[in-house]
Amino acid sequence: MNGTFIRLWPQTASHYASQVDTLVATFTGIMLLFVLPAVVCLIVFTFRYRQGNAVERQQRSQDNHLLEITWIVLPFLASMVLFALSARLFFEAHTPPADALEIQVTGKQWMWKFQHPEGQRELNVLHVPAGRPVLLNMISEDAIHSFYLPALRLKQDVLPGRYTQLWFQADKVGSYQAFCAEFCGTDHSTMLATLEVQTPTEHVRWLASAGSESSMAAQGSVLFRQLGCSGCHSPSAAVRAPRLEGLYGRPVPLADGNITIADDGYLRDSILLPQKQVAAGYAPIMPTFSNLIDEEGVQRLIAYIKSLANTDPTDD
Ligand code: HEC
Ligand SMILES: [Cu+2]
Repeated sequence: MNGTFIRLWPQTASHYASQVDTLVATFTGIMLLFVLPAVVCLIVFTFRYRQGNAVERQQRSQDNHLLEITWIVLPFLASMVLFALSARLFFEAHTPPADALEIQVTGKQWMWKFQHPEGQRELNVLHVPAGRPVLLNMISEDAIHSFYLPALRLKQDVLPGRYTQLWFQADKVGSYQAFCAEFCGTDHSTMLATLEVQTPTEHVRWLASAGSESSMAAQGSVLFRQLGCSGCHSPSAAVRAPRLEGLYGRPVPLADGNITIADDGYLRDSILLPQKQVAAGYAPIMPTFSNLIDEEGVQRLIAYIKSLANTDPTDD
C-alpha cells in the first residue's frame, strides 16, 4: 500500500500518536523561543559591530545577576515542562491496561506472524478492532527485529529468546503500514506488515471468517499431548513433575533458592531451556523442546498453561 508515496508527516491513528505530535511541536516551539532571539542578535550584532563602524565598544556591563538568573531559570523550567510531558507519555506507553486484547507476534527473516487468542493466524497483516487496547507480545525466531508502527508513533525491538511488549489503542479505522526498523539481513527492507484497524463489528465478522477451529489455548492443549508433556505433567504420570494448573502468574521457588514469577518468559524458558531454572523439589529431568517446536508453538503451549491459571491441581 502506498508503496511509492512518501508522506511528509505520518498518518495519525491513535490519541497517543497525536499526543506525541503535540510533544514534538511543543519541543520545537520551546527551541525556537531560545534559538530565534540568539540568531536575530547574532545577525544584528554582526552588522552593528562590524570593523569600522563607529559604535561604543568600551562600556560592556560586567555582571547582571537578574539577567543571569533569568537565563538559568527559564531554560530549566522549560526543560522540566518537556520532561513532564514526555515522561507522562513514556509511562503511558509502558503500562498496558489489564483488559488489553493480547496478540502474539513472531518476527522471522523476513516476515511477521500474528496469532489471535481465538486461534486465528495471519502473515504480514494484523487485524485489530478500533477503540480497544491491544497488547502485542513479541519474540523473534532469529535475528533482532523491531516492530515499527509510524501511524501509532510506536516502535519496539523484537528479540530472540525474550518477550517484549507493545500496546496501543487505535482510534481511526484504516490501513497502516508497519515496518521492521532494525536491519536484520538481506530482505530487511521487505519485512513489512499492514495494520488493519476495523470497527468492532467488522472485526468480529473478520474473526469469524478468518477460520479457526479452536482457540490458541485449545491448540496448545493438543500440542501438550502430542509432545508428551502430559506424560510427565499429569496426575497419573509415573514421573514426579510439577502440576501446571494454577501456575501462571504465581511465585515459583527454584532449586537455587531464588523465587521467580511464572510469567510468559519463565514458561518459555521452562520449555526451551529447562535446565536454566529448575523448580525446587524436582529432579532436572525435563528434556528441552527447542528442536521440536518453534516460537509460535511455544506461544500456544503458554496460552494453554495460562488457561489453567485459575484451576486447582487437586481438582481431579
Ligand atoms: C520427562 C518428563 C517431562 C516432560 C516430557 C516435560 N516436563 Fe516439564 N517438567 C518436568 C519436571 C521434572 C519439571 C521440574 C523441574 C524443572 O523445573 O525442570 C518440569 C518443569 C516444567 C515447568 C515449570 C513448572 C514449575 O512449576 O515451575 C513447565 C512450565 C513445564 N515443565 C512445561 C512442560 C511442557 C510445556 C512440556 C511439553 C512441551 C513439558 N514440560 C514436558 C518434567 C517433564
Ligand atoms: Cu527484521
